[in-house]
Amino acid sequence: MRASLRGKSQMSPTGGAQAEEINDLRAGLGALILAHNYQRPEVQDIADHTGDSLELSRIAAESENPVIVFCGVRFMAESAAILCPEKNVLLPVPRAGCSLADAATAEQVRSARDRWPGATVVAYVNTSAEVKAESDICCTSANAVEIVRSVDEERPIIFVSDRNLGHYAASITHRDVILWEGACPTHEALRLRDVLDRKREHPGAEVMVHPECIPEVLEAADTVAGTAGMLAHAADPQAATKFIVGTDIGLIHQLKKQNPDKEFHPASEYMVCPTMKLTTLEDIASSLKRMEHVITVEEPVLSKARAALEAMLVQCS
Ligand code: CIZ
Repeated sequence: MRASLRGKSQMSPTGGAQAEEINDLRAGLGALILAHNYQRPEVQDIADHTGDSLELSRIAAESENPVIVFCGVRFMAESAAILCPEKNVLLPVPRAGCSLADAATAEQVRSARDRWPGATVVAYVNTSAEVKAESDICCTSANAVEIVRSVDEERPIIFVSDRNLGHYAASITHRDVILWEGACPTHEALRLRDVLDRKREHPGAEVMVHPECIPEVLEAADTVAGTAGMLAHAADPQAATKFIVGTDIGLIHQLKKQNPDKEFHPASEYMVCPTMKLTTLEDIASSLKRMEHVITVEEPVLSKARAALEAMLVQCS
């Protein structure tokens, strides 16, 4: 059944009848469709808003819509559910997880606190609600440096759960950061050799890479930024007109759409997060029809995780 539905989506890459069905369902339910920058192009195109997880959660919280369809991975839908528990937050594909979020459990964070008493726990948004609930403050790839800089200088920082992002924030702020043994396989797979090969193929192109990449790759880049930062930078009329992009290739669709006169080349064709690509138009239509899969976060995790997310929002408002 699913295989044949996926076939239909491939025959109709711009949406077609499926898009019409989604539009009718969305209007009937007053639903808002949000798509992360790493989603499939046709999913980005049907969304009301695209963005990084923080932007999308903020939009969800500020919207009047009673139903939010979050096209992304579980931790993102959880963040939206934490920030707006009164809404129905739907994750079209419930098995869309994140290996980085799986790299830390609440129990492990509690053990780390026992090992380094007095440390501040900074949790990357790519963590479960339970891990956020054990943390003092959250951060995203867009604000990790600002958040690390903002916390008490006298205390070491346990940075959960991406060691490359933690290393990057420590190298900029010179703060005492204890790194977690976790990394995003999609970003970690990018090697310096890939970047150098692309530079040779596209002379004069500016290299933008995500801070989840390895330090060697970050050192070779002209710009280090999360997806929101890359989009903002590429749109700057003063910036280059040709870019090599070191993040999930889903972002290339949005970069080209927003900057039709500029060139964007993936640093590696292999930078494809498999779980970010699970969601199809069929899944979105099914999610709206069945009101599935509702993501909820129960107390006391909800209030504690919300406090960590709000601490970040206050710091970066
Ligand atoms: O915060 C996000 O959305 C993630 C995981 C990456 C990014 O840079 O957008």
